[in-house]
Amino acid sequence: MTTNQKLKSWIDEMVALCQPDSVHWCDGSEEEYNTLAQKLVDSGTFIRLNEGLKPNSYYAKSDPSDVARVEDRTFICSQNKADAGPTNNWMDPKEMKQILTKLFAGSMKGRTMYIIPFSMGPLGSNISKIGVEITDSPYVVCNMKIMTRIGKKVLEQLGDGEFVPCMHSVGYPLIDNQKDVAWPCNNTKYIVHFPEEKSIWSFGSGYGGNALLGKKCFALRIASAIARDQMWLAEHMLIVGITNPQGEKKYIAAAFPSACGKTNLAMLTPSLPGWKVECVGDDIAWMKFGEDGRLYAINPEAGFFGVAPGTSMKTNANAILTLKENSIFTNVALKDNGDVWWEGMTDEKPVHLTSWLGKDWTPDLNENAAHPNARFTTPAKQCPVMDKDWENPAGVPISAILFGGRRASFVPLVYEAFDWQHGVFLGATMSSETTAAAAGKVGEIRRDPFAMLPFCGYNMGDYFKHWIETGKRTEPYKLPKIFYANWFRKDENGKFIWPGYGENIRVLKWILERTEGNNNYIESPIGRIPKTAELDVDGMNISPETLEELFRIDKETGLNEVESIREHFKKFGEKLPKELLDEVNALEERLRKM
Ligand code: TSX
Ligand code: MN
Repeated sequence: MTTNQKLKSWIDEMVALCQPDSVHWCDGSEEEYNTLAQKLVDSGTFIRLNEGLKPNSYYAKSDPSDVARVEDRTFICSQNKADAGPTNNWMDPKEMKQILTKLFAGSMKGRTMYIIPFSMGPLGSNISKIGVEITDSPYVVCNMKIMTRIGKKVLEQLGDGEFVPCMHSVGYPLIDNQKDVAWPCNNTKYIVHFPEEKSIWSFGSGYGGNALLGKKCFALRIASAIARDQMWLAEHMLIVGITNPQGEKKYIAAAFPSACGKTNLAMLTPSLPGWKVECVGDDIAWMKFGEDGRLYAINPEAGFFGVAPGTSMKTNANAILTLKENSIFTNVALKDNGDVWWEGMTDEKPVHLTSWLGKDWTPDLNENAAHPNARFTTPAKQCPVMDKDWENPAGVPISAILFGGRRASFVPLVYEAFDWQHGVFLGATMSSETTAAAAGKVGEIRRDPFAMLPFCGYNMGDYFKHWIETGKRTEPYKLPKIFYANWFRKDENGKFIWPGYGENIRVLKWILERTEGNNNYIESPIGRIPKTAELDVDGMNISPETLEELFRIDKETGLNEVESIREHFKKFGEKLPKELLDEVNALEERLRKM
């Protein structure tokens, strides 16, 4: 299988611990995928969808208790608690290893252990990294096959090199010929990261971010810690290429909290004639400076694991076209014709469905047919607007970084940071209002710095520092400009005043013009905003009053915002970089002078 000594001895150790019936090394072939998918159909985990409507695609319903990431069960186990920081759960690594060893002992009895060598990023790119996931879930293998590059070719690339060990079990051993269930999982769940050892252990969940360990666990939590040590960036960002009518192309990377439509932006159909938006990635960006001093980004993933509800031909036609075949749908609703459906897919609801809970559903029930966090797993290469360089091992050069959030008031449609340090301040203070899709009160403002709050694998104060330090790199380094956008501003009647979606190209156009150094801005207390007439609203039905409202900055609200930011910053104590305190003070001063 492999000559990699570290890999061999780790597998031996894990086989002895978990006691599976058999061990299967994944080769990553289509035949293997089909065999595992059939096995999942036989065990009731998968339902094969209508071959004429959704070729080679499957439907899975999870256990109702296993539908999302479990943040309260997610741990960063560094030697020192301070290195996990105030925003992560922490436990002593030795203590945690004891707990995990007990849980994993015999956890794979009656099951097959799958060994999945996977590459995050194009094989052979010097930005890419290799992991090996051990799992007892064939559902995980099928999803990993779509989301990453897996199998024989990865083992060959690995050779005797370094890999991140990713240990996963659903925690449902089959003892004494016990019958299996369609979605095995365990009420006890642990999603554990050892950033110093660079390893991951996940127990008890079969779902998405808890179980597909290459994504949030490796590509964000572990990679962010590696990136800090090696002076690069592992970020929760989409990457898009934007081409203007003159054929000039630039790339931007963008971070948004959940429920802001990141995947929609990553596959945008622009409303402006002659403009083109192409997708490199919708979730994660690994960025390193190249020899020319520019920042280059790769998408470490090979697929999209997207939220299905709300995705339609109107909101994201390219996503709908991507998942027409070879896809997995989890916790959506099943149509009587063997196709899938979810809330927001069509204006008209089907007359009858089988809900994600497996129950008969009719529109009059007034309940969701699909779970709000229902997902599609689909190959990126099927997306009609994939960028020609999306798998370029060198990455794509980033000209601008965009942050954003969902705010009904105060935050303008778009503004530019005065400089890198101010841009880091914008990232560190990112905020969004909660929607019905999330737990808790609707409309509450939450801070989600860099959209990394649940994904930073070390102390977030040190993470801010890392971003500040990145900006201190001088010649030959060329830093991207930093921007902040808010598509969600509302009027006094609670109506959205910006149409969003394809019209967002107008904002992206202004951003790209700024990267050329155009004098198309005016200074406001919070940053540079478009000069009136410099935001292209040609052919749009938008009044001058609305345009003014989109960029109106209210002094009193701003001063309240300053207080809210000071409150937010207190959490980081001594670890808060002084530069960010300088920024909040400067912001207050600018607002007071208004
Ligand atoms: O994804 C969104 N984007 C970004 C698109 C590239 N959404 C959906 C968010 C939930 C995931 C948006 N919703 C956007 C947006 O720009 N804007 C809005 C708010 C909005 C909703 C409906 C309308 C307008 C704005 N409808 C009409 O104007 C008719
Ligand atoms: Mn994400």
